[in-house]
Amino acid sequence: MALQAALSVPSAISIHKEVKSNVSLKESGLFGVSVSEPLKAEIKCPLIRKQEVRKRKLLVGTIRAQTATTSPTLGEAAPEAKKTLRKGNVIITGASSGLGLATAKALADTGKWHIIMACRNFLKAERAAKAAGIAKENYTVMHLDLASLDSVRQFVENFHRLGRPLDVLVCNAAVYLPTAKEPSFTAEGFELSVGTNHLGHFLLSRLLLDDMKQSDFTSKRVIIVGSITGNTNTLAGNVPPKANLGDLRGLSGGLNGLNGSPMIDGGDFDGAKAYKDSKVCNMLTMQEFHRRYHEETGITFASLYPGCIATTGLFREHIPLFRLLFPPFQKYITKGYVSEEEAGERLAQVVSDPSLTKSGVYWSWNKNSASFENQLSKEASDAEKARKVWDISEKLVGLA
Ligand code: LMG
Ligand code: NDP
Ligand code: PMR
Repeated sequence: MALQAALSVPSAISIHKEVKSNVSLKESGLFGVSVSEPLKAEIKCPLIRKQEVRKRKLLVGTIRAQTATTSPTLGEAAPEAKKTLRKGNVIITGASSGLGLATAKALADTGKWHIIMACRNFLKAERAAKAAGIAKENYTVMHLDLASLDSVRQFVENFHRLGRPLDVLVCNAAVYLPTAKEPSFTAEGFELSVGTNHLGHFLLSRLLLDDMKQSDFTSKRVIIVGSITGNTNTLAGNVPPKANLGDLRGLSGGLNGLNGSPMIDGGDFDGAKAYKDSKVCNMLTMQEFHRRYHEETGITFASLYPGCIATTGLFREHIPLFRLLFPPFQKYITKGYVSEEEAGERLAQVVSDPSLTKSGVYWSWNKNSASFENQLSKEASDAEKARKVWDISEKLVGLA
């Protein structure tokens, strides 16, 4: 009965205390199936690469022509008119599926946004945009593999060549490897979940900050997708393994498992924990951005938990039984379930709603889909830890 009562706590509402649990089911064989790594094969396919390059050239040409007709160039109109006339330009990472795609669709449908879909699989993204019915003039697909810092730098260069201002950046892409027995690594040798979800986005947002500063848009924002599962002040955040960055010794050691550990806290590899740790880093990073840059730049820095979108590709590495039971479990038992479409509307709100300009906050939604400013866990709001994560990450990605 007590468990049932606990399970029906609305997903987005925090239990405002740290719940202690000594139960660890990490050794449970239920999800212990090892899987191959389809992502790497996708990235390396030379045919796709060639087509990507060709399509990119085509698209860049098309979009440039369109820019001339749909949006006034900087310095063309009077400052006030300019602000209201042109479309907003938003980069969304991982817009080829799930939440990112649904957000791209929601924004494109307003007719007020041009979406740069920053994706590792160019063809998949093109097909997804078409299948979702996103009008051609409202998006540009650009290649970005967050698991390679070279690719991140290349993406930023390519973005500059487009000649578009940058108004909003949405860091949405992520990988989740809950069944992996051994760690896999990014091109630079960082554990893949933290390397992709945190370090890739850290470098991307740092490199694009100057572009955002230069934009004349009315409300400039950097948004990162956090999660309830990284917040240990919630029931969901207490399902083992729990997020915990410890004293950051693994992160300091470079997360490569050679001269230390692939985990941020220096412990043994655990894919589910690495994901949750990466989400804590995401939420800490936005707060640190806020402290360092909000006043000076006026940019809004925020994170969010859009609800449990139990049907997305995020769970592709989980065992089939989990993928079968997880959506009904979330729909009927925890009631934390949200459809991809609804979640996309929520993130689109954080991108463009004039009432959601507050910086340094973590947004969630209640049952009626009304947004509210939620409280992060003790660790995910620890300013000292945020600063340390920032400083170490800077070194790892070559910015310091
Ligand atoms: C770790 O396991 C893995 O080790 C790791 O590799 C990674 O996958 C990680 O976060 C991802 O998970 C953690 C997880 C695995 O452990 C726990 O969640 C701890 C709690 C387990 C408690 C089991 C006792 C269940 C008691 C049942 C009470 C039911 C009350 C509801 C009443 C319903 C009435 C209809 O372990 C699990 O997730 C095991 C899940 C066990 C089933 C949960 C019971 C729900 C019953 C309803 C069925 C509907 C669908 C269930 C779907 C479960 C998917 C999460
Ligand atoms: P999906 O798997 O559907 O989307 C993730 C996206 O990230 C995909 O487009 C994927 O590309 C992309 N991606 C993965 N690795 C890379 C990489 N190396 N470079 C570039 N892009 C990459 O999952 P969701 O839509 O669920 O996840 C979106 C965000 O929402 C994530 O940040 C996740 O943590 C967060 N979130 C999700 C929740 C949920 O319940 N689903 C709950 C809370 C937060 P590709 O299509 O090529 O695989
Ligand atoms: Mg969780 C209020 C309850 C709630 C919510 C909102 C979520 C969200 N989960 C809740 C409860 C529970 N989950 C309970 C009681 C259990 C034990 C049966 C449970 C289990 C569970 C597993 C095994 N849940 C999971 C997993 C995953 O593998 C997912 C995960 O941790 O990904 C990191 C997950 C999730 N639960 C959520 C959400 C939003 C997720 C996944 C997505 C994410 O955080 O990005």
